[in-house]
Amino acid sequence: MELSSAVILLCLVDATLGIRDIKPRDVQATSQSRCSVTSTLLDILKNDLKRLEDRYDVLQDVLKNDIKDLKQNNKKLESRYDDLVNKYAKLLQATTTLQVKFANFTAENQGASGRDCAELYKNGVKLNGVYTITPDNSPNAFNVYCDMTTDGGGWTLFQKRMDGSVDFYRGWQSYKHGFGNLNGEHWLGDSLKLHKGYAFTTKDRDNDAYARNCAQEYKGAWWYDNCHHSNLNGLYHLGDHSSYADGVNWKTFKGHYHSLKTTEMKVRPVGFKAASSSSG
Ligand SMILES: [Ca+2]
Repeated sequence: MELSSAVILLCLVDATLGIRDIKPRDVQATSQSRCSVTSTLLDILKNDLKRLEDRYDVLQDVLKNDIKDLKQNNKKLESRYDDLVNKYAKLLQATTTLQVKFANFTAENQGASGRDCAELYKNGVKLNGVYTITPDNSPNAFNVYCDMTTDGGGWTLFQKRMDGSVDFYRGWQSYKHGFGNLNGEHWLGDSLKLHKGYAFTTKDRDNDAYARNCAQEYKGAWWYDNCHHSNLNGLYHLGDHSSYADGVNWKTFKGHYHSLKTTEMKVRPVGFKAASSSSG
């Protein structure tokens, strides 16, 4: 409606301007023809505008849809990314497990047996894990956890505390044969002779120099003397405790009222590091 009003107004102005130069009888005809040209032009412009408006509407719809699609795709990508991160973590874990299995398999197939973890290490076993060893004085092969990374590796673990999941307040036979899980908390059987000088005492076998039984007194099993400066098989108090010296204690490190969270006891031959580094 506004456009047609504009056309009428233009025609009137055109007619008025034409009056001076043109004789009266020609006025109407001339202004009519000029007006019809102008209105044709305006019709074309109007059509163009309409087409542009339509095109604009279409583009706007396309754009709206595109934005919607992008938002949806973004969500999909985010969830796909999370999936991939989870899968990667699982893959990493599986790879580690596989590496350990492979190491064991290779060690077994190469006949890379050993008397201990140090010998296995020298025979090419470089990954932490549970391996089978056959010590010189042992009639049977048995499994041990080998630490192949700490300070040059080659360590045979015989004690580990880490989460309090295993009861260490046990009798002689338990300590003689070993207990726990080799991949977690455990005591390796027949490690009782490892400490030179002191005999091992359990709650049911008193070999200490104390009037009573140190194992019973301090709820552990150890190479007690009169009784102890360390009690790594004591109760898993995890941190400070009020009871005296019955936790996983190491006197010169944290005292007799603090129970350690993690302990590992391990052995390897004297001179192992120097020997393994000189042989490459
Ligand atoms: Ca005693």
